[in-house]
Amino acid sequence: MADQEEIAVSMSCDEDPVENASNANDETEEEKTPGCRKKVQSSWQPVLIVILTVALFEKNHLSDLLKKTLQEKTELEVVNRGLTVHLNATREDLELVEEKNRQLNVTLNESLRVISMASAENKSLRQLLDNEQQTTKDLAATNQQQRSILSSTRLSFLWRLCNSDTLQCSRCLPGWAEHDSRCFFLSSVPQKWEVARRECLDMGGDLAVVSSAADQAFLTNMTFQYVRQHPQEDFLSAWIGLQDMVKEGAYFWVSGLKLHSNVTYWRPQEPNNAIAQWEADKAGQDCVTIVPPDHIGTEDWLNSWDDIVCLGQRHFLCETAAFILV
Ligand SMILES: [Ca+2]
Ligand SMILES: [Ca+2]
Repeated sequence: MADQEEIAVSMSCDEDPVENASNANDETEEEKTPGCRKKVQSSWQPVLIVILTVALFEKNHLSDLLKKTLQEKTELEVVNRGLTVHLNATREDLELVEEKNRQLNVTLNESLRVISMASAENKSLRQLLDNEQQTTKDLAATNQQQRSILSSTRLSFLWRLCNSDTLQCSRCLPGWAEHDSRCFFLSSVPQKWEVARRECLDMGGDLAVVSSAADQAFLTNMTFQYVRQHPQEDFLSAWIGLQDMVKEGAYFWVSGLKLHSNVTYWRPQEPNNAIAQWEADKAGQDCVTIVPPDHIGTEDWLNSWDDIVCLGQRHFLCETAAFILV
C-alpha cells in the first residue's frame, strides 16, 4: 500500500519521471520546484510515520526477540554448564566404572584360572577317590572272605574245647587242666628252663606261677598224677616260673613279682643252691622245680620245691588264662 501511494505521488508531480529521477538529488533543481517538493513531503509523512511505526514496532519486536533470545541463550548456557558438569561427572564415573571393570576382569581371569586348577585337582581327586573306593571294595571282599575263613577256623578251634558227643565244653584246650580260671599244662618232654619257658610262651602262656596254697596243691598233684600214670618214665621234677638267676637268693616269678615269704613251698633244706659233683662246671641252682611227692595228703606233701641247675632237663608246667565261653 505504501509503495503504491509513493508511485502515485511521484506520477502526479513529475511530467518527466526520468528527468525528475535523474535530478532527484540535485539541490538546485529542488529549489526550482519547491511546490512539488512540499506536496511530495506532505504526502510522504503518513507513509514515513507508518514506516517508522512499523520500524519501531519491528525494532521493539526485534529487541524483545533479542532479549528473549539472549535470555534463552543465558538459560541454555546455564543448562549447558550444568550438562558439562554432569558430563564431566559422568565421564569420571565412566572412568571409575571402566577401572572397576578392568579390576573385575583381572579378578575374573584369576578366578577362572583358580577354577580351572581346582577343576583339574578335583578331577585328580575324583580319580583317587574312585581308586580308593575300588580298593575299599576289594578289601571288603577280601575281608569278607577272611571273615568266613576265620569263622570257620574259630569254630574249629572252639570245637577243640568241646566234646562232640556230649557237647560239654571246657575252658582249656585238650591236654590242659583248668584251675582258678587258668589252664595248666605239664609237658611230657623235658627241656632246659629257658627252652621250657619259650615253649610255654609259644603256646600263649608262660611257666606256671604259684600264687596260693591252692595253686601249689593243684600243680604238685599234677606231677604226682603224671608219675602215677607214667611209672616207666624217669620223672625227676617239673619247672615252674621261679628263679634267682640275677642275684643269689632273690627269687622272682616270670610274672615279675618277687617271691612272697608267705607263699613258699620249699622241700626241707631247700633252696641250697647246691652243685652236684657231676655238674661242677655249671652255675649254681637258680631255677625252681616241683618234685612229685611220694604220697598226697601227708603232712609236708605241699613242700615240693627244689632249686636246681637251670640247664638241667626237666618237664615243665605252663599256664594260660582260661577261655571265656559265653
Ligand atoms: Ca640259686
Ligand atoms: Ca637245690
